[in-house]
Amino acid sequence: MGFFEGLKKGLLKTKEEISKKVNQFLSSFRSVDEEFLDQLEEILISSDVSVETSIKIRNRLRDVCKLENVSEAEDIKINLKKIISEILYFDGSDNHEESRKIILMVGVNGVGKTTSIAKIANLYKNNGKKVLIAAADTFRAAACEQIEIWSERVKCPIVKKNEGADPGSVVFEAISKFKSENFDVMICDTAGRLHNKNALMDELGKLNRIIDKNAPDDSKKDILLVLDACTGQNMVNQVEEFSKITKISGIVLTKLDGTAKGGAIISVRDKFNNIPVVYTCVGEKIGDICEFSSTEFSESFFD
Ligand SMILES: Nc1nc2c(ncn2[C@@H]2O[C@H](COP(=O)(O)OP(=O)(O)O)[C@@H](O)[C@H]2O)c(=O)[nH]1
Ligand SMILES: [Mg+2]
Repeated sequence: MGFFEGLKKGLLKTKEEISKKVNQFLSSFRSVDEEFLDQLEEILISSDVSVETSIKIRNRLRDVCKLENVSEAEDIKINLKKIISEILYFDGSDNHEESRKIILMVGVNGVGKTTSIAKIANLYKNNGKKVLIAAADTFRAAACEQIEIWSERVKCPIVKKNEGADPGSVVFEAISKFKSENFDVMICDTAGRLHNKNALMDELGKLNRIIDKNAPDDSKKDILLVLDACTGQNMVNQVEEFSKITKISGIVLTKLDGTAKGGAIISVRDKFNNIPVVYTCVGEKIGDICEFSSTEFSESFFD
């Protein structure tokens, strides 16, 4: 699915929330005064953009309208899109097709880690890459079965062990296979690590060390934090908590199709401007994923 097409579908609810309000509001536009800016700020806040970020957007819009003498509703919309897109934009997102990769998927329970692994594996496969899955969520038997079913569907080999097995040993074994059979990409599932559970967090540290120690020199490690868009502003806390434990290279934003709170990602990017959104997911099917684009995301907010 193309990014735009997917997003239009996925952002429908968020869009209805922001876009409808903004468009209604702009239709009665007279001038960029304090009252207008206050109303805009309110709309953003009510769409799950944080107060801090809403104020930033408000102030930037005020400045640019003053500077460029903006007086038409349509031009205000263009500038608003631009401001949001600038917040979402990440400079230096790597050319991820380049090197071999070991991807560790982390995030709290139920956010969509396992499903996203299947989707990402499928994307790489479609690009001709040889993909290996490591079922390092050994916490529940159901988790192993779920990832196994996905691995069959996307036709990717999997390294798995029984329920309760040491996740570190799964990752260790998978890296050996990754090296000896020359895979391009390895994606590791992990158990839902609630940030208040020290034991699970320790485990994540251990998996990191195993990868760092054993991964081949020509490979790159990526740690993707999966966030459920339905949790709105709580995404900010999750990034905060996980950042304390491990470096995060990027965000996978899931379940955009099920929420009107997609606007919260603007605050996440505003607060953590060194962590890009890499993928967005808009459904439960294998193809319901798209690579993130800041301009298209902000466009689809309003159109
Ligand atoms: N609507 C929707 N559901 C999703 C999406 N991603 C995952 N899910 C569903 O969310 C539930 C939890 O997903 P799962 O991958 O098991 O989460 P995990 O616990 O983080 O591994 C499952 O029922 C998935 O089908 C998405 O983008 N949209
Ligand atoms: Mg899972």
